[in-house]
Amino acid sequence: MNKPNSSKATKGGKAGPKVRKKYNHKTIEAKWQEYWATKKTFVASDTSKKPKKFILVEFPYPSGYGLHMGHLRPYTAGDVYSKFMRLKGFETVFPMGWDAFGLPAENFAIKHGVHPEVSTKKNVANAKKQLQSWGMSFDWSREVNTTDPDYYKWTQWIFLQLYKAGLAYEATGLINWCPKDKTGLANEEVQGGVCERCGSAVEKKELRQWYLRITNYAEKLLAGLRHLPEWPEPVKLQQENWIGKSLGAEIDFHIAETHEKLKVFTTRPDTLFGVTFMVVAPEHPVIKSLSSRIHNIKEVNEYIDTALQRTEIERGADDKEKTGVRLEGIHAILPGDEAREIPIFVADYVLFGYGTGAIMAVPANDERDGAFAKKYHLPVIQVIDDNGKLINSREFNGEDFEAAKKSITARFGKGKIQYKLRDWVFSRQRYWGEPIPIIHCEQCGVVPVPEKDLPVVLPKVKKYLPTGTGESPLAGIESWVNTKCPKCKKSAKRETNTMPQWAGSSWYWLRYTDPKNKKIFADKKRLQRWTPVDIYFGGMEHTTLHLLYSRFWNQVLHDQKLVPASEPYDKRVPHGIVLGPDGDKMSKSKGNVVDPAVISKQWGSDTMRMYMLFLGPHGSQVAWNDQGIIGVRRFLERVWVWVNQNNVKRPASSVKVAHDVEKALHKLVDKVGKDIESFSFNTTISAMMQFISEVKELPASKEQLRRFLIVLFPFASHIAEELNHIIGGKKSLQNEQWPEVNKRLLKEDLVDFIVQINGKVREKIQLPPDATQEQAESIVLNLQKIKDTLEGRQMVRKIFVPGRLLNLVVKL
Ligand code: ANZ
Ligand code: ZN
Repeated sequence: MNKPNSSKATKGGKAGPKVRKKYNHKTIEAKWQEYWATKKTFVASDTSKKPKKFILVEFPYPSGYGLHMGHLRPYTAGDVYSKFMRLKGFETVFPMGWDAFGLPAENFAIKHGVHPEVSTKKNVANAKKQLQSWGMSFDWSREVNTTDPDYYKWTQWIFLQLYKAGLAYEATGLINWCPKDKTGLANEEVQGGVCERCGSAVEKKELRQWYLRITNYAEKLLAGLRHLPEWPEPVKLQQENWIGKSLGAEIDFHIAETHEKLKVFTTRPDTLFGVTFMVVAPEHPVIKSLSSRIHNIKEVNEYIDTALQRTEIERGADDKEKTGVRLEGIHAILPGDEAREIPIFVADYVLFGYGTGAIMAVPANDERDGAFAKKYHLPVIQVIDDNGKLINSREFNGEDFEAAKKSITARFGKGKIQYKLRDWVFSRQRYWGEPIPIIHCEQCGVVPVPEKDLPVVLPKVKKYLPTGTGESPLAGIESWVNTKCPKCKKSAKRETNTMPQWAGSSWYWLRYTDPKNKKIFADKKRLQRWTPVDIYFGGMEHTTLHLLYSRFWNQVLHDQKLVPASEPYDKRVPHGIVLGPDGDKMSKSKGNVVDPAVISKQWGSDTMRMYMLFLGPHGSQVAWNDQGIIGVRRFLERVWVWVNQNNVKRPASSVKVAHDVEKALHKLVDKVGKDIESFSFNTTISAMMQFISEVKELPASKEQLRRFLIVLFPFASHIAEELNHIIGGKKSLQNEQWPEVNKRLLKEDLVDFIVQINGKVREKIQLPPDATQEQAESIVLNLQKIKDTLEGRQMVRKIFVPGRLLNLVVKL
């Protein structure tokens, strides 16, 4: 066996005569991408008898800037997992598509002065090329595009099912409005008071809107989380908090002067006798209805005007200085104590969108009420003692506070379950979205478009800029707006609002199971075969948006017996974001964006993929740093040389060494298999690197090489295929099986290790064959017999022969 000159060899395999070809990622990668596409290697069978896996990654917005590192990370993870599952014998579907409606696509089109349809087509083609160049095993036969009328026909159809079930309704309401994007937004799209898309401060605007009654599903959405043991706790907790269930009571107070009711929601009915004032939200109708009785109505109205300019987030912040104005001239009466007159304030820390928009304030027990009372010098009454028993509460004195919650509710109010979740504002005043399939008729009112008339195709127009008036650009297209009422056949008008960008993604995984079906969004049998999704790789940022919305749609469709699974995704695997080399979030303005196209061109996609996974644990955020990528590239070059040099007929004398490779190989197969299943991708790469440094000078049989290449395949698929081809492989590695692990070979065996003093054998111990001198010494120098012999002598030298002996040379 020729000992490879590894240092030379890694520079491109010029070392021995056997490594004829240099590792050239460009030709290899193009060749195998073409091979996989023409052989349909990754197309999943709908009819195979094998058990299934449905592996999903979030489909991208095809932005004009192309896909970025933030896509590469989860897609590579999903790809490795899918390839592994195929090797493990599962019929695995790993589909991909385009979430191409919505603001990002439209804003890009506006900025560059091209029609969104044109730019979307171009961007999709470009992104698809990118994905193919990354060696992804997507099943392109199932590709979907949310802007394709054959696709959004079904998005509209599902909307109609929601409508028919009473889950879609029209109402005029004060909604979030983004002044820059010139459209209404859902609560979920407002984060920290700003638009989730563009970062503008969100305003309030009174608009006619379509809403989806997601609140009807609040309980189901919560309950469903309990049946998702494979979801990470932080993700479940975030959804749970967003749904925000509170158990409490509604209690009616009365205005002393008019006997009008003022209803509050409280989670602490037991503190009723501690109420020393009430607060209503600035939007509360009681202010208008009692305005003639409020002496300081001018001051009140001025306060309301400024309060309404603040966002809900600002208003609700705990640390904010409390402000408010007393409604002079009116009071409330405390239920249970007619004699107590309670002042009423308007203050912006009470939100109109929650509970009843009015509260009973208990400064002794509620922090915000306490701060407010302090500022406005209002009394504080203790009603719960240190033992949790009621005091100052008339006939309830002495009751335990938990029990008093029930008894006080029973006497003065009624139990109430309150959710923070609001109905989903489902219309946008933008062009680039699915038209809402509704017709407005003067006689018949709101009429759904008959299913046979779907899709309602988005008209091709020249002007698609948002109007900013609260009307969609579609409203200006008379030829499209004017239509016939499906019921009475008289002239009527189309709904001109479009759906939000979250519509198409609320059911896309279902369509992957049956993307070409013309009769239904997906055939039952196909859904039965593939759903639920086994693993969904995606970002934390979608937890209370896409991940919540799509669970909602799935539950509705399940209740209508249209989909078999009650929950869409068995397991959710979030990833950490990819930061720029400087540790900051990658952004154009900071100039720290690393473009995958540049990296893959220079280093090859195999290297790029492996390096991405190697950067750190899948769940943690990682900083991309070009400096480390050379290490991965060298690893692949070593693989190239090792396999090429072993591509020979093996003489019998190499059997013993081949056994060492065999052991290392079993260890590797075992480790990588376990690590992929636990999404510990970075450690799989380390294990492979360690394997190669262990075996790179050892001969291996073709059969061993083949097994190693199977292990490498999910990660660096192109080079693995090429090397397999070089050693005589006739089919794609994807059609192989994951190698068996022989447990017996996993045990590290120990070797006899001799301890000498001045060349004389003194002791025999057992050590792992690769123990270092340091490890050997730490054991040897602590042996009693050795210690005794060395006592008082001066050590001159230590001679260490790895795996064999340690000779201690001392002065006699
Ligand atoms: C009296 C009280 C005493 C309260 C006490 C709390 C503690 P969660 O858990 O979020 O549901 N509240 C009710 N409606 C509100 C609104 N629209 N804007 C601001 N605050 C509102 O909180 C419910 C509690 O928040 C309610 O119970 C009410 O204050 C307040 F020691 O009533 B509580
Ligand atoms: Zn009509």
